[in-house]
Amino acid sequence: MNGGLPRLRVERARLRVVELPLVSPFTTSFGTQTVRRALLVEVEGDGVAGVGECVAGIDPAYSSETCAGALSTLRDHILPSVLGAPPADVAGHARSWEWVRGHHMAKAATEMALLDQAGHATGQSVSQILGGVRSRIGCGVSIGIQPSLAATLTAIEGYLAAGYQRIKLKCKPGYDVELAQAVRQRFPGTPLMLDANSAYSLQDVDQLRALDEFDLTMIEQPLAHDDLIDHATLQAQIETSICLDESVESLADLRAAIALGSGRILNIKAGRVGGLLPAAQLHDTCGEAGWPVWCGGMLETGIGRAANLALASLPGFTLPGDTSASDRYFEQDLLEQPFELAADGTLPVPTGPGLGIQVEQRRLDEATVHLEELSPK
Ligand code: OSB
Ligand code: MG
Repeated sequence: MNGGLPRLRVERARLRVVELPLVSPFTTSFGTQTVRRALLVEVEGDGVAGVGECVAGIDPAYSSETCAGALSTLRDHILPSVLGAPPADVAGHARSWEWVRGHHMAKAATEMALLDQAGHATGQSVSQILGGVRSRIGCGVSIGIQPSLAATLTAIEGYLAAGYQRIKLKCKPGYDVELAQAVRQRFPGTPLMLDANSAYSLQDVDQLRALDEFDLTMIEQPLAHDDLIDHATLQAQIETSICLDESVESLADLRAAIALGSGRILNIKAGRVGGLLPAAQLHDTCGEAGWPVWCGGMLETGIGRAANLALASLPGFTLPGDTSASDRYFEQDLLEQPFELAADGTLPVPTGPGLGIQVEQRRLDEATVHLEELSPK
């Protein structure tokens, strides 16, 4: 981590809710999404602006946070801690909201905006600030539960043709072994994994062990969203590596997961763990434990996507992430230049100051469904 971030003020903030239709419905074991509603945090102070994206969903299904809940927590608790406060660096501002329990996605959005602001003040990219070492990120794609097996195979074919380096399929009980078998048969050498979003219990161990046959690179979050003990029991009974997502919301969770052997791989999402700086800490701890990591996704707009690419430029992100190109999600992203996949299945890490992106103002205004201005009390 770069030590020298400037001390800046936050004199004004804006909370903006945008809605972007998804190019196709996204179905997981917890539900179907057809539109991405995202909450943006815009800050301004000392003549420099920054923007961050909150990844909370419309419903509290992936985690307990929601877009509406984050809006009120940001308005009433998190942003008042920094608005009008003495100049501070990003970590200093983050300490001022440490008293707020939970609400990691709301905190992460504010921290992202402050890192963007700091980067604009110094000319550094967020990747540089975090200590990134990579200029391009290997990308996988996360494919939702499809209406049929045939539709799944067709979707995979398209993404592989575009260059994606690995396929992740959402699964659930009854949509798992046959799925893996059919996909493996058709695409024998493709790096393949499943994500259950907590749809199983230890009673399903036979079903989960049956997946060992299909050479999966991992199975993501098979068991309960808040469990570490059962994941450890399961990991001891299956060969496929478990990757944790929902169960690790903090460094304390990660330490427990490593000590217990609850898995072998971590999906890191800055929103889930309270920011990019905490995410970088989790990355370091995984490195010490020998756990490879990859950058997860939350169907972000180009703003959050830029932050994900910066995070994924850290050295321990050795596996392709869910950092897919803009057109995998949206007809029109919010950026002047959407993220486009190169033929080798990579996306570039932005190199400009801060997040290194340019938001297209007209598109942003079109997508905005709610806007509020905040100033110091
Ligand atoms: O579990 O990783 C997940 C999307 C929304 C909520 C949870 C998850 C996901 C994805 C999509 O898998 C990742 C992406 O492409 O952004
Ligand atoms: Mg997941």
